[in-house]
Amino acid sequence: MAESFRSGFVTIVGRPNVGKSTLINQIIGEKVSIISDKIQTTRHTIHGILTDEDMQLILIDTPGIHKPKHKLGDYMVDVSINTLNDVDLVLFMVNATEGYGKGDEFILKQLNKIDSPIFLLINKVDLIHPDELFSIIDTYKDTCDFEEIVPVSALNGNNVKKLLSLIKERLPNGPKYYEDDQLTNRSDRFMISEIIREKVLLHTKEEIPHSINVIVETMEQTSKQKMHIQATIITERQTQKGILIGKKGQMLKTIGQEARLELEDIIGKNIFLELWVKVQKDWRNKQSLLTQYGFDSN
Ligand SMILES: Nc1nc2c(ncn2[C@@H]2O[C@H](COP(=O)(O)OP(=O)(O)OP(=O)(O)O)[C@@H](O)[C@H]2O)c(=O)[nH]1
Ligand SMILES: [Mg+2]
Repeated sequence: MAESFRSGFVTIVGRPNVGKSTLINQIIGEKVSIISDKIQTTRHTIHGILTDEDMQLILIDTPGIHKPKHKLGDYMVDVSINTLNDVDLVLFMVNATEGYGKGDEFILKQLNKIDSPIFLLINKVDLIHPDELFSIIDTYKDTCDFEEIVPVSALNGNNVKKLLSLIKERLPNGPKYYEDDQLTNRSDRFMISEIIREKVLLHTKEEIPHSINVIVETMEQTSKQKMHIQATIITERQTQKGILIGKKGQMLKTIGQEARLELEDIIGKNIFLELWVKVQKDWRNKQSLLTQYGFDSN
C-alpha cells in the first residue's frame, strides 16, 4: 500500500427524508441503504465503503434525527448523534424544498459542540429554481462554522463528483479498514430484511411503515442456484396484520414478489421467499424485543 494512502470516516446527518441514503447509494454506486418517500426509513447506521487506488472512504448513513415517540426512536436518534464523535468529517444535509425548522436547530446544537469539520449539503436542488439557492445558503451559513456549502442532487448525481473531491481532500493518511471489494459493513441477512422492509414501506401508508420490522428467520442454500429464505414481518396490531396480508393475501404476495425479484438480482440465485406476518404488541417500546431485533446501542 502506498505511504500516501488516505482513509477516513464521514457521517451524514440530517432530518428524516432529506436524502441521506440516496446520496450514499449514489456515491457508492450500489444500493447499500434502502430508500423511501416515508420518513424514518433508515433505522441503523450503515457504512457505505468506496475504495480506489489511493483512498478508502467510509460513509456512514444514519437514521434521520427527529423527536422520538418510542424507544425505537430514542435508539435511532442516539446512534445518529453518536456518529458525530470520532469521524474525520460531518456532512449535514438539508432539503432545499423544506424550510429551516426546529429539527435543524436541534441538530445544529449538536454540531456546534464538536470539533470535526462540517460541510452543509443542500440536497434536492433539482426541485428548486437556481435563484432560490441564495436565500437557503443565507439562512444556514451563519448557523455553524461550515467548511463548505455544497448544493447537490443526490437523486440525479448533480454536483456529487465535486462533493466527492472535496471530501477526499479532507481524508487523513490512514489504513484500509475494509477489503477492496467490500461495499458495506452490513451482512447479507441485514440487507435481505431491509429490502423486504423497503417493499412494505412502498406499499403501505400512515402508521404501518413505521410500526413494522422484518426478521430473516432462515437463509438456506438448497442447491447451487437456489436459496430458500423465510422471513417474518412484525406488526404492532392485528388490524395492521390484516392490511399487510391484504384481500386474499394480495398485499403480502406483491411485497414478496417485488422483494424476491430484487433479491434475486442482488444475490444472483433463484430465491424462494416465504413471508409470514406476526403481531408483537407495542414492540417499538419494549426494550427486550428491541435488543432481540438488533436495536441496541451497547
Ligand atoms: N427530487 C429529489 N428527490 C430526492 C433527492 N434525494 C432524495 N430524494 C427523495 O427523497 C426521499 C427520501 O430519500 P432517502 O434517501 O430515503 O432519505 P433519508 O434522508 O435517508 O431518509 P431517512 O432514512 O428517513 O432519514 C426519496 O423519495 C428520494 O427519492 C434529490 O436529490 N432530488
Ligand atoms: Mg435513510
